[in-house]
Amino acid sequence: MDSDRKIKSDTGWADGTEAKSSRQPSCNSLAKSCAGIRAVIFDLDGVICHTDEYHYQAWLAVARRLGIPFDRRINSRLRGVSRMESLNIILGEAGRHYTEEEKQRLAEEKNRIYREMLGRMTPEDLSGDVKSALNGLRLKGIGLAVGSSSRNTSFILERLGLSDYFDAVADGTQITRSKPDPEVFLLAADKLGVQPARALVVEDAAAGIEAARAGGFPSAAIGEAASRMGADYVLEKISDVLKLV
Ligand code: B16
Ligand code: MG
Repeated sequence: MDSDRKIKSDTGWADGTEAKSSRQPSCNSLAKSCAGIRAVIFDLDGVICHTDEYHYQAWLAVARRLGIPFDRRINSRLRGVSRMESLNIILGEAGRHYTEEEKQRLAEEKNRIYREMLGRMTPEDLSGDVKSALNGLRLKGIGLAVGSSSRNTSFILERLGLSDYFDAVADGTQITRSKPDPEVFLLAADKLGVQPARALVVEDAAAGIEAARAGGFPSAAIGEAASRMGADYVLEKISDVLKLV
């Protein structure tokens, strides 16, 4: 792991100063893990970038065409789970059976719409807060990884100008079991060369927090439902992670 690596200047990143937070996440419940964290494994969609909204818009387009009810409440169940499992959840609201062939075509249709949106992303889509978090962690010598269920991970990282940034990337193309199975995080930890107990997982999905717990990772949740996910920490913003390491 090359923890001394410097952030590339052509990304126009912030100077690594820690962002101020109105709330100090408590380390009490995990004092040992807090002290020993050597790496952070970030979920991608909904954590590093707002592609969770693109997933929603793309599924909404497919569901509308099919006349299947779909809203943000149903969408929240798709966070962190694979494309085909997501489709199965959506089709659970349909009044008919879909063949495997039909499902394959629908998944491809959704992915085409989704990738069109991804294609319009630029490094400008990376928030200042995420840049501060990554930059600050790098300066502290913390290993950085992505652990995502998405098979579009490398395309998204490329669009954001982050292709060569992380020390390790584990994604949907490299695993057989999606979150809440811990496989993707265990693979990321293995690539980083750290024990799960030493790697903090940052997630926006209940399935992701469950996966972290199943793999023996400390976890931090962010997003609307963060306080209900049973994570070890709740973050108001990504850069709050700097207070945990
Ligand atoms: P794709 P994450 C997950 O990414 C998304 O949360 C989930 O909504 C999506 O179904 C899954 O990736 C598969 O994505 O269709 O791009 O392969 O949150 O684990 O980074
Ligand atoms: Mg996510």
